[in-house]
Amino acid sequence: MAVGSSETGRTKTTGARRPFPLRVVVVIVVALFIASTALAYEAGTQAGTGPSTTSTVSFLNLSVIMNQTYSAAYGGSGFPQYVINSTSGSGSGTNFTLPEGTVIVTITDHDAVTRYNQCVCNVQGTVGGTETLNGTPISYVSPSNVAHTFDVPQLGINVLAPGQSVVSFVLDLHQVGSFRWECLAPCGSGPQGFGFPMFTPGFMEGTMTVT
Ligand SMILES: [Cu+2]
Repeated sequence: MAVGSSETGRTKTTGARRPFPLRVVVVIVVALFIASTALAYEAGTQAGTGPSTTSTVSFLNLSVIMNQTYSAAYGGSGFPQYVINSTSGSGSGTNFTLPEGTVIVTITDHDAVTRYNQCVCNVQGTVGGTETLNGTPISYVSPSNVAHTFDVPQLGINVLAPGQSVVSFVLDLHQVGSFRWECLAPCGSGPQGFGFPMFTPGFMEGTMTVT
């Protein structure tokens, strides 16, 4: 008797099946859309691409070394010089070429701090307006703690490299062209520090080409 009752009940339920209410379908579709959008955004954020419209991620590793070759002529202990350690783009001297998209830049600064009284010490033009200093995100460096800078005036990029430090930052390059980059901290010779190697291509100045 019990089995018979159960079967009767099941048959009744099946017979009473109705189409899914339209309202429920709409709610499910909207929920799925929101979920997929959120997942896509999260994936983009984790990849460091942010709002970039391209998916290319490149890297550029620079160092500031003390060039002993130039020390004898000036009677000093060497002049600071930017050099390319490695890059997923191409480059020689202080000129490099990178594809449009996201670029992760690292600067290893072996030099000591300089006097930079006119310092524009806010990080500008990087993704998030920050750089990391020895792994810690910052958006400002004290004028008394700057050894060199990495500036691309045309693109509004201003990054500070403190003495004996490793800084890293992310650029979202979406403008094709050739741009002069330079160090603005008075790291050169002369009483004000604006002599060689300041404003010298191959030392404190170069060209960044975006393709
Ligand atoms: Cu410099």
